[in-house]
Amino acid sequence: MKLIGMLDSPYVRRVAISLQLLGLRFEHQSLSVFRTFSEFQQINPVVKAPSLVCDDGEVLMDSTLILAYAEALARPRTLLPMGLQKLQHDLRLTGLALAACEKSVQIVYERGMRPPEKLHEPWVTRVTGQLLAAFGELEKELSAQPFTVTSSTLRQSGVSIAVTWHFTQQMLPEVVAAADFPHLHAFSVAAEALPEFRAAPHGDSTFGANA
Ligand SMILES: N[C@@H](CCC(=O)N[C@@H](CS)C(=O)NCC(=O)O)C(=O)O
Repeated sequence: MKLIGMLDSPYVRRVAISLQLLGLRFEHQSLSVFRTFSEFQQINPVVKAPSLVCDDGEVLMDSTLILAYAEALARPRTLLPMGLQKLQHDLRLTGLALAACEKSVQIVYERGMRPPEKLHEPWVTRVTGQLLAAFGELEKELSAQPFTVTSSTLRQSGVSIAVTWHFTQQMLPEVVAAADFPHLHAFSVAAEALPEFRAAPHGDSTFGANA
């Protein structure tokens, strides 16, 4: 199977890291949804990153749906906790991470895609509030119950939180001050040191290119 999209997308990156943690082999093509729009369009007419070209050629999109497929492929290996109560909590954390991710990407697009005179400040203020609320909840969760950061103990919540935090710090450090979220910051530093994170760094590199 082939993962399409750039690793500067937190959605692509959470898939690239999760596939490794699940022990699944994949190729990666680092196509941009902006700079290589037409090439991307030939693989997925909707031009959404990540896209996953399955072994029979069918194309999936949306990181959460791709990960649902990956979980089924990898069984009995899983990044989801066993037991309903633990699963419920993990899904809450992943949901908070994905909300923070969506709000960060919205701010990046608002700044990058609109001419300055068309920026709608009330919208940016609302989205920024939602972003800070999501990270605020995650900071409380991590301070109450820190993660053990190893390749065998990290769950989907941990991958999604770490990837989102790192993305936001790369793109919007002045919006989300690391000093205000010490547990998230320390967790991110530890996660980024894991081999699966290092093999898929935020940016324009291709996973596996130097393997
Ligand atoms: N909910 C989707 C969001 C994916 C997403 O918005 N990806 C961005 C790149 S970070 C994208 O495809 N942007 C191009 C577009 O939406 O036109 C997921 O989890 O995969």
